[in-house]
Amino acid sequence: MTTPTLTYFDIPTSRGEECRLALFIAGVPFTDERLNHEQWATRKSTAPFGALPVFTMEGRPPLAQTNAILRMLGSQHGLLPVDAWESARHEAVMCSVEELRAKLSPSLRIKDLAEKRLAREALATGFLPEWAGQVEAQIVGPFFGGAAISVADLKLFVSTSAILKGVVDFIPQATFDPFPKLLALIAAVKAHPKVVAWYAR
Ligand SMILES: N[C@@H](CCC(=O)N[C@@H](CS)C(=O)NCC(=O)O)C(=O)O
Repeated sequence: MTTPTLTYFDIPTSRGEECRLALFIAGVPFTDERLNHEQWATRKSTAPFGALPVFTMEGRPPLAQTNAILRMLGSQHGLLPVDAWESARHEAVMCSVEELRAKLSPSLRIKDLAEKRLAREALATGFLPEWAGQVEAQIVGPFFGGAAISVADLKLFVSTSAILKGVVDFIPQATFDPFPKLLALIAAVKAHPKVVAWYAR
């Protein structure tokens, strides 16, 4: 059996990184294929939904959609609870992260700075604290489902990282400060030995 391949862009944030982290924590050797935009242009039409990440395993057609990849890796490698209901609860928070991205992404494309500021400030005082409060209420602690790290934790960690680093213009670094369980979850992911090892490579 040849090594599986995770194809994405060379970006340490966003969806591909969630899958790379899951594979690394699971101890699955994989080809970490990182495309530049020219390479992607020639491959886009072959991706199942015309987007990345795509996970490729010998003997199977390519698998797309981040949450589907994470769900498969999570259930195969102990990064999701075995109990179906608890597993679905984890998947629900992963879906909510995609909703978060859907709210944030349009502001990336706004060219006018004043307009961008307005859109981002509205998110910082409206959607973002509302979303974080909803997530906070569902965290068992330290991880989403309790003592064991899961793909849902990886997704929460990656998706909040830019805001927590203070690198998203007009969204304050302190946006998630009122949510101690969310911050503790992110700190626990960051301190996980495999996550430390991934970023030390
Ligand atoms: N729903 C998809 C969204 C995938 C997606 O939008 N991927 C972006 C990168 S994060 C992409 O491939 N952009 C390039 C393109 O659409 O051509 C998922 O969760 O995987």
